[in-house]
Amino acid sequence: MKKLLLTGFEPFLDHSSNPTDYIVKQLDGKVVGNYQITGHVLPVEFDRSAEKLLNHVHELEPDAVISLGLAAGRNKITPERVAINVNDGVRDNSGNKPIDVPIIEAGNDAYFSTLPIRRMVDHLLEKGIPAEISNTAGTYLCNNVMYSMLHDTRQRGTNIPSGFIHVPASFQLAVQNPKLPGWPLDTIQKAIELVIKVLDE
Ligand code: PCA
Repeated sequence: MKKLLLTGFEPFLDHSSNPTDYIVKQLDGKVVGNYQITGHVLPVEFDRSAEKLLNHVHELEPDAVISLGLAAGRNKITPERVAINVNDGVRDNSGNKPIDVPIIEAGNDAYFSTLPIRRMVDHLLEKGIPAEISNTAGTYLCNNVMYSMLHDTRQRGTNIPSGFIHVPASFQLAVQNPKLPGWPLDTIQKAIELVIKVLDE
């Protein structure tokens, strides 16, 4: 049985919950497709998130890594194509607000996801779940952990599939903020299970 590290994030900004926190806890310890899942929830802090993720990776030595984050306002499951070497964003959960700072000094400008993002999107669409490749993961924590993970695998020469998928807000968040499109949590969870199943196809 292969090992999959699945990460989500804690709540951040004015979001009282994070659907990825729920999904990761639901799937932790489960078997989906060929993978035994280990789930961890990461802090939303520029100084800590990537370090935590990489510690989990080095400890577990997974065969694949999928990181999840909330993209409040998006109405599709969006695997990210690329992560860029920039930290720049609103305050994180520790009050840190970097402006135009490289994630890795003299690191590559960008890394492409090594997940089968096209197959993932096609499979979700076949199953009737709205999905689209996203060409920007932003410059906040989701981009930060995706870049850091891909940089680490490249440095260590471990060519495991790794990347990031943004998910829409939950119904709960949409009720609290009527401008947000919201999805039922079990639909978001099902979508993530479906993309895990296409990892090895
Ligand atoms: N989404 C944020 C950070 C945490 C999360 O779930 C992002 O898109 O960067």
